[in-house]
Amino acid sequence: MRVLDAEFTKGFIRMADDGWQQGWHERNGGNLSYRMKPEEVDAVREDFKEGQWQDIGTVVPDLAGEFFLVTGSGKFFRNVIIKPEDSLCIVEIDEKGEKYRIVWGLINGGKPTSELPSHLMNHEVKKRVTNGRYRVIYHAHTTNTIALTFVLPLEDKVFTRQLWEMATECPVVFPDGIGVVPWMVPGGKEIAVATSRLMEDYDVAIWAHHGMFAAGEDFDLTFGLMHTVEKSAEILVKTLSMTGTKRQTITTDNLRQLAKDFGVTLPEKFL
Ligand code: 2HA
Ligand code: ZN
Repeated sequence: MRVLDAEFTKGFIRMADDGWQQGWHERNGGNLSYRMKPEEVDAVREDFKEGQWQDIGTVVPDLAGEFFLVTGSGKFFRNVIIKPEDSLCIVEIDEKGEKYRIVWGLINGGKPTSELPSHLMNHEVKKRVTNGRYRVIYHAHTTNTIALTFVLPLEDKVFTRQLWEMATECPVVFPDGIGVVPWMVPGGKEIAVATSRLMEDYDVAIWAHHGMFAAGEDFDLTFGLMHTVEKSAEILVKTLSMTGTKRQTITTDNLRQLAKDFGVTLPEKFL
């Protein structure tokens, strides 16, 4: 089978285009990666070529031998839907988790996303803590969430509580809460280590003055998570723009009632 005919590729392209249409991917902003299932690799293997091994820039031993569909460095989400073979690639990880090689895509040259270290380190954590269930890591430049990183203290508790309060579905959609990475230089191992530490506990990590990372089981759930957090941030931005103080809100007691009825566990440290 051709890579472009596979369901996972179609789901990936649709998600990239959804993100573009939300306004989260100006120019070459943002990146997306998907850890392929062994049967998906087998189904499209005939479409593979063999690229040169390159350093990842970090070490991900628990991803040895895995294949990822990822966006290309410097590529525009806007173009993914019209020229996926130019915008995306599949990379294979070597048996030590130190190198990758491109086996499909980027037909006009290029490299996988500049945030490959963060994507792979997040995948490594999520593969371990979810027993292999999570397959998608998504980074986007979500306007309202970024705006909040200029006015709220950069603390997990503050962001979690504020974003839980702005829409009743939020504590149910991201019951574990949200982590915050202070401003750091993007693209390297240091920010990858900081982000992947947060992914031990959370499915969402905010990069101050930059954007957001979300992790999930499939394209729908990961996109839906990013969308829910960003919508909640938009409501908070609107509320703060109208008035500095909320007249009423979802209280700690309300959160406890919600958790009970919806069968989710909210960490005590956020209540
Ligand atoms: O340009 O979003 O963080 C891609 C990015 C870097
Ligand atoms: Zn970015």
